[in-house]
Amino acid sequence: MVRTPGPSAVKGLRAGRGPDPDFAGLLSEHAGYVAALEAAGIAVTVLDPLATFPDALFVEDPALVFREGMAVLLNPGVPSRAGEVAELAPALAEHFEQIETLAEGHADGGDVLVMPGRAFIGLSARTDRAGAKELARILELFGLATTIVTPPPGVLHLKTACSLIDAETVLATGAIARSGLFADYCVIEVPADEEGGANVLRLADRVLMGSGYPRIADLIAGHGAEPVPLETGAIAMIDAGLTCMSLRW
Ligand code: CIR
Repeated sequence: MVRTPGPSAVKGLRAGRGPDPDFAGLLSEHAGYVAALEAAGIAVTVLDPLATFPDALFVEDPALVFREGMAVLLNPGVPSRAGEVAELAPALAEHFEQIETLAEGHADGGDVLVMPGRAFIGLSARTDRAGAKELARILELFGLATTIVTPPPGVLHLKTACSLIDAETVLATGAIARSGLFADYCVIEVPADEEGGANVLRLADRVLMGSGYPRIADLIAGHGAEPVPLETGAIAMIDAGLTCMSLRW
Protein backbone atom coordinates (compact mmCIF):
# COMPACT_ATOMS: atom_id res chain seq x y z
CA MET A 1 0.00 0.00 0.00
CA VAL A 2 1.42 3.35 -1.03
CA ARG A 3 0.16 6.93 -1.14
CA THR A 4 0.94 9.22 -4.08
CA PRO A 5 2.61 12.48 -3.00
CA GLY A 6 0.58 15.65 -3.46
CA PRO A 7 2.11 19.07 -4.18
CA SER A 8 2.37 19.80 -0.43
CA ALA A 9 4.90 16.96 -0.10
CA VAL A 10 7.66 19.41 -1.04
CA LYS A 11 7.08 20.89 2.44
CA GLY A 12 7.71 17.54 4.09
CA LEU A 13 9.52 17.60 7.41
CA ARG A 14 13.30 17.55 7.49
CA ALA A 15 15.78 17.72 10.33
CA GLY A 16 18.04 20.25 8.64
CA ARG A 17 17.32 23.46 6.80
CA GLY A 18 17.74 22.03 3.35
CA PRO A 19 15.77 23.32 0.37
CA ASP A 20 12.46 21.85 -0.74
CA PRO A 21 12.65 18.97 -3.17
CA ASP A 22 11.15 19.44 -6.60
CA PHE A 23 7.56 18.07 -6.84
CA ALA A 24 8.20 16.50 -10.25
CA GLY A 25 11.22 14.73 -8.74
CA LEU A 26 9.14 13.38 -5.84
CA LEU A 27 6.46 12.14 -8.22
CA SER A 28 8.94 10.47 -10.49
CA GLU A 29 10.80 8.77 -7.64
CA HIS A 30 7.49 7.58 -6.21
CA ALA A 31 6.41 6.24 -9.61
CA GLY A 32 9.76 4.44 -9.96
CA TYR A 33 9.24 2.89 -6.54
CA VAL A 34 5.74 1.65 -7.41
CA ALA A 35 7.08 0.24 -10.68
CA ALA A 36 9.81 -1.62 -8.78
CA LEU A 37 7.23 -3.11 -6.40
CA GLU A 38 5.11 -4.23 -9.34
CA ALA A 39 8.15 -5.62 -11.14
CA ALA A 40 8.72 -7.77 -8.05
CA GLY A 41 5.24 -9.25 -8.55
CA ILE A 42 3.58 -7.30 -5.76
CA ALA A 43 0.00 -6.00 -6.10
CA VAL A 44 0.05 -2.33 -5.15
CA THR A 45 -2.89 -0.39 -3.69
CA VAL A 46 -2.33 3.29 -4.44
CA LEU A 47 -4.04 5.78 -2.12
CA ASP A 48 -4.84 9.36 -3.11
CA PRO A 49 -2.63 12.28 -2.05
CA LEU A 50 -3.56 14.12 1.15
CA ALA A 51 -3.04 17.84 0.67
CA THR A 52 -3.18 18.67 4.36
CA PHE A 53 -0.52 16.13 5.34
CA PRO A 54 2.74 16.82 3.49
CA ASP A 55 4.40 13.65 4.84
CA ALA A 56 1.45 11.32 4.19
CA LEU A 57 3.26 9.55 1.34
CA PHE A 58 5.38 7.93 4.05
CA VAL A 59 2.68 5.42 4.93
CA GLU A 60 5.11 3.27 6.91
CA ASP A 61 4.96 5.63 9.89
CA PRO A 62 1.27 5.71 10.91
CA ALA A 63 0.74 1.91 10.94
CA LEU A 64 2.32 -1.53 11.14
CA VAL A 65 0.93 -4.43 9.15
CA PHE A 66 1.47 -8.18 9.21
CA ARG A 67 0.69 -10.88 6.72
CA GLU A 68 -1.49 -12.68 9.24
CA GLY A 69 -4.35 -10.18 8.86
CA MET A 70 -3.23 -8.07 11.79
CA ALA A 71 -2.38 -4.38 11.80
CA VAL A 72 -1.61 -1.71 14.35
CA LEU A 73 -2.63 1.93 14.07
CA LEU A 74 0.25 3.88 15.56
CA ASN A 75 0.52 7.44 16.86
CA PRO A 76 3.24 9.38 15.02
CA GLY A 77 5.42 11.40 17.32
CA VAL A 78 5.21 14.72 15.49
CA PRO A 79 1.90 16.65 15.67
CA SER A 80 1.73 17.43 11.94
CA ARG A 81 1.55 13.70 11.16
CA ALA A 82 -0.90 12.56 13.85
CA GLY A 83 -3.94 12.94 11.56
CA GLU A 84 -2.47 10.54 9.00
CA VAL A 85 -3.63 7.61 11.15
CA ALA A 86 -7.36 8.33 10.74
CA GLU A 87 -6.81 8.89 7.02
CA LEU A 88 -5.16 5.48 6.64
CA ALA A 89 -7.51 3.49 8.87
CA PRO A 90 -10.35 2.92 6.33
CA ALA A 91 -7.93 1.58 3.72
CA LEU A 92 -6.42 -0.81 6.24
CA ALA A 93 -9.88 -1.96 7.35
CA GLU A 94 -10.41 -3.31 3.82
CA HIS A 95 -7.44 -5.65 4.18
CA PHE A 96 -6.99 -6.51 7.85
CA GLU A 97 -9.33 -8.33 10.22
CA GLN A 98 -7.65 -7.48 13.51
CA ILE A 99 -6.63 -3.86 13.92
CA GLU A 100 -5.16 -2.77 17.22
CA THR A 101 -4.62 0.85 18.21
CA LEU A 102 -1.74 2.31 20.17
CA ALA A 103 -3.55 3.59 23.24
CA GLU A 104 -0.60 5.32 24.91
CA GLY A 105 2.48 7.24 23.90
CA HIS A 106 3.87 7.82 20.43
CA ALA A 107 5.45 5.48 17.93
CA ASP A 108 6.38 5.76 14.24
CA GLY A 109 6.55 2.66 12.03
CA GLY A 110 9.99 3.77 10.87
CA ASP A 111 11.24 2.90 14.34
CA VAL A 112 10.11 -0.72 14.13
CA LEU A 113 12.34 -3.33 12.52
CA VAL A 114 10.42 -6.60 12.30
CA MET A 115 12.58 -9.70 12.02
CA PRO A 116 11.09 -13.21 12.07
CA GLY A 117 9.72 -13.73 15.58
CA ARG A 118 11.09 -10.48 17.00
CA ALA A 119 10.51 -6.76 16.57
CA PHE A 120 13.10 -4.15 17.51
CA ILE A 121 11.51 -0.86 18.59
CA GLY A 122 13.75 2.19 18.52
CA LEU A 123 13.35 5.13 20.87
CA SER A 124 13.68 8.33 18.87
CA ALA A 125 12.38 11.88 18.69
CA ARG A 126 9.22 10.24 17.28
CA THR A 127 8.88 7.10 19.41
CA ASP A 128 8.79 7.57 23.17
CA ARG A 129 9.11 4.96 25.88
CA ALA A 130 5.36 4.91 26.62
CA GLY A 131 4.62 4.27 22.94
CA ALA A 132 7.36 1.66 22.64
CA LYS A 133 6.07 -0.22 25.70
CA GLU A 134 2.47 -0.07 24.48
CA LEU A 135 3.54 -1.28 21.05
CA ALA A 136 5.56 -4.10 22.64
CA ARG A 137 2.42 -5.16 24.50
CA ILE A 138 0.43 -5.30 21.27
CA LEU A 139 3.13 -7.11 19.30
CA GLU A 140 3.48 -9.67 22.05
CA LEU A 141 -0.27 -10.36 21.64
CA PHE A 142 0.61 -11.10 18.01
CA GLY A 143 3.27 -13.59 19.15
CA LEU A 144 6.30 -11.40 18.47
CA ALA A 145 9.05 -10.96 21.02
CA THR A 146 10.17 -7.35 21.30
CA THR A 147 13.35 -5.49 22.16
CA ILE A 148 13.27 -1.74 22.88
CA VAL A 149 16.51 -0.13 21.76
CA THR A 150 18.15 3.29 21.64
CA PRO A 151 19.45 3.97 18.14
CA PRO A 152 22.66 5.97 17.75
CA PRO A 153 22.15 9.75 17.79
CA GLY A 154 21.56 11.64 14.57
CA VAL A 155 19.12 9.28 12.88
CA LEU A 156 15.44 10.05 12.38
CA HIS A 157 14.23 6.51 12.89
CA LEU A 158 15.77 3.16 13.85
CA LYS A 159 15.37 1.98 10.25
CA THR A 160 17.22 5.02 8.95
CA ALA A 161 20.27 3.11 10.15
CA CYS A 162 19.41 -0.56 9.65
CA SER A 163 17.31 -2.78 7.42
CA LEU A 164 16.27 -6.39 7.12
CA ILE A 165 18.07 -8.30 4.37
CA ASP A 166 16.83 -11.79 5.17
CA ALA A 167 15.69 -13.81 8.17
CA GLU A 168 19.21 -13.91 9.63
CA THR A 169 20.75 -10.76 8.20
CA VAL A 170 20.57 -7.02 8.74
CA LEU A 171 22.28 -4.20 6.90
CA ALA A 172 23.46 -1.66 9.48
CA THR A 173 25.60 1.42 9.97
CA GLY A 174 28.88 1.00 11.83
CA ALA A 175 27.43 2.47 15.04
CA ILE A 176 24.59 -0.07 15.07
CA ALA A 177 26.93 -2.90 14.07
CA ARG A 178 29.28 -2.04 16.96
CA SER A 179 26.43 -1.65 19.46
CA GLY A 180 25.93 -5.41 19.64
CA LEU A 181 22.20 -4.95 19.12
CA PHE A 182 22.21 -7.53 16.36
CA ALA A 183 24.72 -9.87 17.97
CA ASP A 184 22.44 -12.82 17.18
CA TYR A 185 22.26 -11.91 13.48
CA CYS A 186 24.62 -11.67 10.55
CA VAL A 187 25.36 -7.96 10.12
CA ILE A 188 26.40 -6.43 6.81
CA GLU A 189 28.10 -3.17 7.75
CA VAL A 190 27.44 -0.13 5.58
CA PRO A 191 30.65 1.69 4.59
CA ALA A 192 31.05 4.96 6.55
CA ASP A 193 30.71 7.12 3.44
CA GLU A 194 27.47 5.37 2.38
CA GLU A 195 25.50 5.55 5.64
CA GLY A 196 22.76 7.54 3.89
CA GLY A 197 21.91 4.34 2.03
CA ALA A 198 21.34 2.08 5.04
CA ASN A 199 17.55 2.11 4.61
CA VAL A 200 16.80 -0.50 1.96
CA LEU A 201 13.71 -2.56 1.20
CA ARG A 202 14.01 -6.32 0.82
CA LEU A 203 11.40 -7.96 -1.45
CA ALA A 204 12.00 -11.73 -1.63
CA ASP A 205 15.26 -12.09 -3.58
CA ARG A 206 15.76 -8.43 -4.45
CA VAL A 207 16.60 -5.34 -2.46
CA LEU A 208 15.39 -1.86 -3.43
CA MET A 209 18.04 0.70 -2.51
CA GLY A 210 19.19 4.24 -3.26
CA SER A 211 21.14 4.55 -6.49
CA GLY A 212 24.03 6.55 -5.03
CA TYR A 213 25.51 3.74 -2.97
CA PRO A 214 27.63 1.45 -5.16
CA ARG A 215 29.40 -0.29 -2.32
CA ILE A 216 26.12 -1.17 -0.60
CA ALA A 217 24.98 -2.58 -3.95
CA ASP A 218 28.13 -4.74 -4.06
CA LEU A 219 27.58 -5.94 -0.48
CA ILE A 220 23.97 -6.90 -1.23
CA ALA A 221 24.97 -8.69 -4.43
CA GLY A 222 27.79 -10.43 -2.54
CA HIS A 223 25.19 -11.68 -0.10
CA GLY A 224 23.27 -13.29 -2.95
CA ALA A 225 20.39 -10.82 -3.36
CA GLU A 226 19.74 -8.62 -6.37
CA PRO A 227 20.26 -4.90 -5.67
CA VAL A 228 17.68 -2.71 -7.43
CA PRO A 229 19.00 0.87 -7.36
CA LEU A 230 16.32 3.58 -7.47
CA GLU A 231 16.52 7.36 -7.61
CA THR A 232 15.99 8.74 -4.08
CA GLY A 233 17.54 12.22 -4.24
CA ALA A 234 14.25 14.10 -3.82
CA ILE A 235 12.80 11.95 -1.05
CA ALA A 236 16.14 12.05 0.78
CA MET A 237 15.74 15.85 0.97
CA ILE A 238 12.77 15.22 3.28
CA ASP A 239 14.62 12.58 5.30
CA ALA A 240 13.05 9.53 3.71
CA GLY A 241 14.31 6.26 2.27
CA LEU A 242 12.93 3.09 0.72
CA THR A 243 10.91 1.43 3.46
CA CYS A 244 8.91 4.53 4.43
CA MET A 245 6.93 4.77 1.18
CA SER A 246 4.94 1.55 1.61
CA LEU A 247 3.17 -0.81 3.94
CA ARG A 248 3.86 -4.41 2.92
CA TRP A 249 2.29 -7.73 3.80
C1 CIR B 1 9.25 12.86 8.44
O1 CIR B 1 10.12 13.58 8.93
O2 CIR B 1 8.36 12.34 9.13
C2 CIR B 1 9.27 12.60 6.96
N1 CIR B 1 9.74 13.78 6.28
C3 CIR B 1 10.15 11.42 6.61
C4 CIR B 1 9.61 10.13 7.15
C5 CIR B 1 10.47 8.98 6.82
N2 CIR B 1 9.88 7.79 7.32
C6 CIR B 1 10.53 6.67 7.52
O3 CIR B 1 11.73 6.60 7.35
N3 CIR B 1 9.84 5.63 7.98
